Amino acid sequence: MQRLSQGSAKIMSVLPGVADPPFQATRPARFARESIEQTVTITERYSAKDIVVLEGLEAVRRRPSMYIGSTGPRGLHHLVWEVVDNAIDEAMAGHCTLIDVTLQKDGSVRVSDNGRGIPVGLHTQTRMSALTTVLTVLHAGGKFEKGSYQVSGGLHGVGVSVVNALSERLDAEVRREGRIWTQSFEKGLPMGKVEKGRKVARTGTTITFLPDTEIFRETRTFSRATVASRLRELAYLNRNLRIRLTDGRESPAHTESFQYKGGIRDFVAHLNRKNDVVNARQIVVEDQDEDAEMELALQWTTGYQENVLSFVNNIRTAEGGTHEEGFRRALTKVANEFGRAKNLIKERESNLTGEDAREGLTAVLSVRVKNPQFEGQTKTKLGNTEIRSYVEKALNKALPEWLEKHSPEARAIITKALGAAKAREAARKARELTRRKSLLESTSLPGKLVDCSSRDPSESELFIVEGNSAAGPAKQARDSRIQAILPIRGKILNVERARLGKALMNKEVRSIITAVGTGIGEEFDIEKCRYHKIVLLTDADVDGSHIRTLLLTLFFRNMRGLLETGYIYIAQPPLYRVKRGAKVIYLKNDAELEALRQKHPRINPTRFKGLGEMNPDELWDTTMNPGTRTLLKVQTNNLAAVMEENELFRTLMGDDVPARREYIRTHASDIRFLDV
Ligand code: 0RA
Repeated sequence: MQRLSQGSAKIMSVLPGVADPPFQATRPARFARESIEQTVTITERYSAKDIVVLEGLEAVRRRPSMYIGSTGPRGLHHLVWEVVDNAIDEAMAGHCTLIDVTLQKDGSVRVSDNGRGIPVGLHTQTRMSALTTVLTVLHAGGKFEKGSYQVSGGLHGVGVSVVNALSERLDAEVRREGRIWTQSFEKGLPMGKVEKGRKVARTGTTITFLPDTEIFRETRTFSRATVASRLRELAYLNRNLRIRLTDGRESPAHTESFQYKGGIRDFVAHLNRKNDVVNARQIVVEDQDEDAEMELALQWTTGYQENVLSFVNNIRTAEGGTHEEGFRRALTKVANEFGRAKNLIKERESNLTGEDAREGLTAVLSVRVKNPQFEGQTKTKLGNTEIRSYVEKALNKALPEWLEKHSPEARAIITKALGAAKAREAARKARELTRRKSLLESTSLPGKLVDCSSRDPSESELFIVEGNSAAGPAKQARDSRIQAILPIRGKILNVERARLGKALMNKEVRSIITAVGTGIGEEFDIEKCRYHKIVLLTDADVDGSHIRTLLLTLFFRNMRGLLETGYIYIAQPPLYRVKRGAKVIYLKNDAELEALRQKHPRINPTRFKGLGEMNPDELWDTTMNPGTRTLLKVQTNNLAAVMEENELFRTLMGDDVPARREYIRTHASDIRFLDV
């Protein structure tokens, strides 16, 4: 896709008339009064209508979560996204080909790009250098210059000044007009003027920032996996752009480079790399009109899961929105019209549903929109109604053309959808059968459930326990007022590999769904959840880890709201018991055992082969007692990580059995990856 002019409209709009020729605003200035007084003097008067809310850096430090969501790990990483987004803007405007991100030993992050460089000339309104202005004056979004795709989704697009305000120290280095220009800041305040340095040939910007410990009290440690995942995603979304990540905290430093000639086509190929595919040649559509652009890549796998990733201005729209609606409408319509025209769908057969057409589909939809309206709980749902018809129209034209030209693939895709339709019909019949037996109705709880007496979900806990031998002690140990036990036996059905209808036929799956109470899929209702803590209690071995993954896959695929709301937990039962005189010590894993051995070489540990070997008191003290246990919360609310998890689940659950085995073997006791 051609990258339309983007510029840094959001910044330009608050920096009118700076004495730097290419740097001009097309709209009147909008300033608020309360910028940081030490550095900003507003010299002109502005009419009320021109004023947008520009808060001072102090405001950012007082309420950081308003700008970056939280001061936990997500907020911390947000600082990186913010600076990188600015460099991406330069790339989208066609001025930048390389972005270099380094996680440094001292805890700082360095983001370097070869864009035009932040302007350094005098800014007439603020009477400061434009560089100082960009880094100290807060802008609050709003309507800016036309003709640009500003990144203003959710929490993105709050500005580099926010990063500056929340950094103990920030160093800016700009290459522009043949010179290096530098300026340093502490907690957002300039430590001196912009310094003019030696001569250089190229242009670009380097921002190095050290997050402030006063703000980020929980952690200042960046996760390389999280950063890598987002940078990889950005590289896929911005074809040919080269993004390098260096982890300088390791020696020798670890470097990864992301650059994709095929853009989202490569993205889809990557997502499907472990799957058998229906159409070897992907459907790729590109379109642009005056106010929007879109790119779409489609490839069906022989599996059953739908995996549609959508983006607006490089931001993942996890909650979907109008662009996805336009895509789905067009796909369903075109599949039916093509199928009928080629007599693949017979006259007596009913139409394919959207779900039929999307079974096994992996898709990446990327749109660029000038004034994106983000809605929804997490502000990741596109609201612009004009985009629905734009995408739908473009695809109603492009998809039939592609199908006509690629007949073998087209037939395979429609045949796949017809298979889904048949399975859907069979599943409906099966469901009706089970309904009659009222197995899924919330009024009849599963017989195996040992419920708690409390009816208040906010205090109630459900322990899903693997195997009957473990269920015994758990039932005896529990606090029967608030703790319910649901024993499940052996391996539950792998829902990634089975269609939903078949999964529902599985007794274990059904009893979990009924006990939880929310229903599944489109009927899912978090309000009906009977327990606000659902704790997976499985053995600390390979089988236990496999069952836990199967359960998480079930939740991830069919009851994702449980993960999003944070109701799912993993219990941490011990693996060893060590007696030292009268004292008993429990150890969670081999690492803890090793550590103890270092200190006391002569210990004689007992290894628990399963939960069933623990007596009720032990189980209560180590694993169930809310006062002493440790639970691991499982959530999917990290956008970048959701994508990683999708892949992870595919590795674990997809068709590639050896890869799955290998993964389980090497990660059996390592579940940190789920804790994002
Ligand atoms: C304001 C105006 C222009 C570019 C930028 C800011 C800019 C900001 C950042 C932040 C990181 N890298 C960056 N690169 C550029 C437009 C400059 C022009 O018109 O020449």
